[in-house]
Amino acid sequence: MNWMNKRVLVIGAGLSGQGAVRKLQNLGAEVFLTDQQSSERLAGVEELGLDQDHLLLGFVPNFGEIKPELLILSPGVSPKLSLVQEGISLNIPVWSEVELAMYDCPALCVGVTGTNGKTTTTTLIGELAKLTGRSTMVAGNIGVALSGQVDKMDENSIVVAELSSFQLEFIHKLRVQIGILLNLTPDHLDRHGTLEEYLKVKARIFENQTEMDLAILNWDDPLVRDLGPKLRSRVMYFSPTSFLQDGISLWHDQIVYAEKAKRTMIPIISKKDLQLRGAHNLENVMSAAAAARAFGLSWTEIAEGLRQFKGVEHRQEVVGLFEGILFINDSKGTNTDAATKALLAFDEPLVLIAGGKNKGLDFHEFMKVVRGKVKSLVLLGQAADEMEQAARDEGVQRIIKVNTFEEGVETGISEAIPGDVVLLSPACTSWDMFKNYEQRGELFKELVRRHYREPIQ
Ligand code: UMA
Repeated sequence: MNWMNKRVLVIGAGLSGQGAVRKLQNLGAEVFLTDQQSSERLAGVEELGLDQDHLLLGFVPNFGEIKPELLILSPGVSPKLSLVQEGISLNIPVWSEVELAMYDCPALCVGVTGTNGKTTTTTLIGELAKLTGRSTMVAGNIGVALSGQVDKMDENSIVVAELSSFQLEFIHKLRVQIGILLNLTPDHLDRHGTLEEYLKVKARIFENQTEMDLAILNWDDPLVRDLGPKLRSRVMYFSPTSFLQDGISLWHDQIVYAEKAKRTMIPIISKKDLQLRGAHNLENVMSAAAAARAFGLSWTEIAEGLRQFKGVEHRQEVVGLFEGILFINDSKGTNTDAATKALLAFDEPLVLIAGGKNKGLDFHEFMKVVRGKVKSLVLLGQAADEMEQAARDEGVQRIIKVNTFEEGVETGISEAIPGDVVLLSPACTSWDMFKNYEQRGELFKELVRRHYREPIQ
């Protein structure tokens, strides 16, 4: 494509839009950027160097005046937006920002999608990719736009891209040599309408794969499993619950790779040697192992990488083992679903520190899980009273309410004995006490380390 002076309209001036503008400017295109918000609310746009004819903020621009030849959509922009509809009706090509980002990227691309676990899997694959010694980039839905980043990559590089359904909606040629679909449960149905449509969009990650490429699919998820025979690419299944004769799966407590034709079964790593806990994390680990094997690591190297991986910061992150007590920071567990997953990940007796600002959720179902798993429940923040009531209704035995976060951590520590796990998984946002969940998680780690007198980095 000849980009020189091509008139391109970028919709949405967040991370993706700004990345797209930078890439288009480098390609020599004439770029227009629009956003429904005005410039005061959009950090970073001023630095793009667009003049007032090209920076169209706070109003719907006139198509006839811009005469765009291509539209680039930020993921958060719905296809129902009038500008997008107008473009489609005029047969103007509409691309997702990720399509533009990967347009001329020579690197090997690993794409990760699914409803849950994308960020952990993408991060883990990024860590494994570094073990190859090749230059590696992790970007996409993980919080760093692909555009503007991948330009530094060459044929020998590996790009690991977390891809959301929003980002896959308007791809055309984007090809991932290794694609993963982790799982599928209803999500974002306000945008996609039905589960079938959501699946269709997610499955587009495999659309441009060739026979040389690899699709990694979850055997345990029927919707995902059924895609296998329909794909052009090679398929590798994984199963976190049962043994597969072909693929990566569980054999007793070992994660193994088996190949029926060769009558082989290779043990990769024992479940207990992983720092990532919980059944859901097995999906992430197995799919990442399959990807890493495909980009050339040996099983031994993969096992070492898996063993080292502590998880994503603030998401069931291991803080450390202090005097026999394991401390876990799950500050990102800002709703009851996420906190439930964290609870179910541990077999040890648990001391749970929870509370903060409620997102409007009811805590009764959550407290049923707490009753079965938690020996002491420490509650804090605005939601403490509401959570206490739900806990009492559901028969949770030991509930301790505290006034400050510091007091909550000290109480958690004093409730635990060697062999226990102290888990911060608030099931609430942090906004009543902190700027964000990161700040809450940092303070938790700092207080635990200070208590045990470990120097704070
Ligand atoms: N906007 C309009 N018109 C619209 C809709 C949005 O002008 O009709 C403007 C907004 O005013 C805003 C801008 O578009 O200024 C925001 O665009 P965006 O929502 O696409 O956000 P980005 O900053 O570009 O971030 C996006 C992803 N956001 C979404 O998909 C909603 C980020 O994923 C991603 O990390 C980032 O690109 C870099 O690739 C976040 C996310 O919440 C983490 N993802 C969803 C999820 O994980 O569930 C899909």
